Amino acid sequence: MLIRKPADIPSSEITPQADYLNRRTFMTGMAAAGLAALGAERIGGLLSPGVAHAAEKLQTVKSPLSLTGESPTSYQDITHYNNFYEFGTDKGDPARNAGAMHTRPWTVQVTGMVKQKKMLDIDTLLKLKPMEERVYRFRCVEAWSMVIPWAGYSLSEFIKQCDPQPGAKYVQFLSLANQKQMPEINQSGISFPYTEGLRMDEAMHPLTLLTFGLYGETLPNQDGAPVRVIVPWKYGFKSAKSIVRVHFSDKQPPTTWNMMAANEYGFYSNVNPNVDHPRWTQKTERRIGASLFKQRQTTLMFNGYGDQVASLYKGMDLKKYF
Ligand SMILES: Nc1nc2c(c(=O)[nH]1)N[C@H]1C(S)=C(S)[C@@H](COP(=O)(O)O)O[C@H]1N2
Ligand SMILES: [Mo]
Repeated sequence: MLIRKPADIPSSEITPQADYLNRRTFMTGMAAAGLAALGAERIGGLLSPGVAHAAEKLQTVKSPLSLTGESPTSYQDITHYNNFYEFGTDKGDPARNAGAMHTRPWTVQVTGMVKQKKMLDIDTLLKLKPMEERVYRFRCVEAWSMVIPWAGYSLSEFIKQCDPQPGAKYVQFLSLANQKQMPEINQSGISFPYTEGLRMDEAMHPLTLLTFGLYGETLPNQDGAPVRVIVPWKYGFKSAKSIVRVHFSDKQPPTTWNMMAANEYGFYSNVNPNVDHPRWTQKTERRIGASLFKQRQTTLMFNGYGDQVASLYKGMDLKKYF
């Protein structure tokens, strides 16, 4: 068994998003600490004590929107190679630390441009629509990828329930930011709560999945329990985890990685092999867990979902709106 020293690890295996943070935290540690302190005020210490929630089986129907012909990544890899910076920046940190997150009770607040503000309970959301199994390609901006059998239903079903005002053009998602349950929140250098957003037509697209599970069970905490969004034609960071609030607006919302480094992470972040990240190529990806011959794969435009989604971006310069 060969044990590799850090110097032997190819740069393609060092997580570029964390890389950015390490440099930045080093340079602006004091500023980041200040930011985190500010954020802490907004973090709910007021929440009643909750519990982590044991995995439950989900009844799913197979979706025609599933990929065919690519084998799903193993459950072990999907649940032990994660990005969830609230629990640390190493890929193994979320599996180690996310057990501390309380996913019951859990409510999702609906705010902004809606007819009426709402609080939706997770157990209501689980039953809102029949749960589908959707096998999707998943592509992180760091150039690794997986194939994941998610369980959920189209986000559009949830949005209909929210009854947004006609003027609402964007949807913003906000993740849980609880200092007690997420001890790394002050260390990881980005500002919390983690937030992401979509244009309304992207959010309403049938492929956009409100996600409650994987491999036929409720999501493990490290994958964003109890509810997250999955947007399969965009880089993984668009898919916010452990969502506590959905906000409708007529303005493009601020998003975590874009605020962090606007030249590296755009608002759209559609998977695009023709637009490289400033620090690495996006032409290929490393398929996690694949056999040696299949590990290096060509990245597909819109992650292979172009037939379904290209029309959303007709006439847009995708180099400018990356
Ligand atoms: N709240 C929150 N959501 C998040 C992240 C995060 O750090 N915090 N990381 C994003 C990134 S960069 C990726 S690649 C995916 C990873 O999802 P997975 O661990 O289930 O594969 O979650 C996204 N959603
Ligand atoms: Mo990512």
